[in-house]
Amino acid sequence: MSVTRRKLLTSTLAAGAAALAGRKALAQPSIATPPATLPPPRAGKSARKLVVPNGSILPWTQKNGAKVYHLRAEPVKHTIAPGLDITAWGYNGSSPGPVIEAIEGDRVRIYVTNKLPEATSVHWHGIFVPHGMDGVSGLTQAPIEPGKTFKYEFVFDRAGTFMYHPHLDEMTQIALGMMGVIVVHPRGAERGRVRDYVLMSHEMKIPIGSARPDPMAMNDFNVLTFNGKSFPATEPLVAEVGDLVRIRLANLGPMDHHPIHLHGHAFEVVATDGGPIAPSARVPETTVLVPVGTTRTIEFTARAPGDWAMHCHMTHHAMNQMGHDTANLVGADTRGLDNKLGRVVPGYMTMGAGGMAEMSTMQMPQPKNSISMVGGKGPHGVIDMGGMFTILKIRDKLKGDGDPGWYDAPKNTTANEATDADLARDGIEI
Ligand SMILES: [Cu+2]
Repeated sequence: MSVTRRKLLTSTLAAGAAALAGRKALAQPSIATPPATLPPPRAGKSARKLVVPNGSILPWTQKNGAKVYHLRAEPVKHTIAPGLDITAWGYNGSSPGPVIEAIEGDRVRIYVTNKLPEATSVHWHGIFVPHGMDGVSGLTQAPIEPGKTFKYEFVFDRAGTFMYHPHLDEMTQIALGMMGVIVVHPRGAERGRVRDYVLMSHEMKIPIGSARPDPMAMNDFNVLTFNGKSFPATEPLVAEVGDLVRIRLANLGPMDHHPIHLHGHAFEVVATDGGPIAPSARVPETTVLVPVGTTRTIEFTARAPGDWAMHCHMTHHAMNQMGHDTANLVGADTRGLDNKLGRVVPGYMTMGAGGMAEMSTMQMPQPKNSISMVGGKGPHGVIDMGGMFTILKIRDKLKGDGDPGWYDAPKNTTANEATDADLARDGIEI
């Protein structure tokens, strides 16, 4: 089925390209450079403290009774993790685009300038807007042609976590990274200390050595990200014991739903992009499925100091690209093969017969433009996870909001090798 569809797509695209070639060459857009890791200074002042790890918040100005924002849809140079630089499409120099932050009841005017080589539009996912502001090209508005600027004006009439994305050539534009989160806070201050985080999931297929995500991909995604970064490039989330932690999970990947799992805590899903969930309907969870095209906001009280992993529980989504397209050799006796190949390739050794973990510690030449196979460095050796993986760092007391470093666990509370005395005492035979 999929092969047929792909063939059809390929031939249709080829026909389209031929027709275009007869007309005119595509304009080559300029490519924006990514913003610094820290959010840029904001013209407006936030009523709350929203944190976007590895990301930023879109600045605004207050003009004639409205908050005014300006999105630029454009190609961007983006680094997924050290070693993997890609050419994505995004907004204002980043992919995902900056978070649009506002307060319930705000009237907003959002200007969208198209600096892409094709038309686009912006849909405000989950926001109740007048029909003509809904951003579906051809259905509710004309396309925004390259070089043009459109104006959207509406009121954020309810609080919540929403998203924005193109509604024209979605398959290409979303696959290349065009998406962002919208956070609308309720009016009034919150009680207690709240750590309010945004994490947007995405997946791309980027053939090894290439810099362009493949918009035709329907499976075998090899680059999995939170806020555009794969571990070890994901910035940690931090909190103090007793803080209310809110994490706004959003998924605008092309195909896959992500079961996001948190260690050391149970949380409740308090809202979706459809609205808040009544307290009586909330259940304790340690994993929440975030389907494509939705947001899930979770809340919990930071319970215990430590470095707690948070990741997609699909094993291929919490690793970097090393595991794809390799033969399954687990359990195979490869000594004969090693001997034979060693004669022509000195030092040759087949990998994977004892599992894949060895790949994370091996010193091997890294293919051009790819994430290192060495994983992340941890306090107890290599963390061989990657992709959609980050760390929640909880401490009794934090000095500032930056990364507090690795957790120093109290003596004798870390798993380690059992002693002979342990084994004898508990009657364990090995
Ligand atoms: Cu996943």
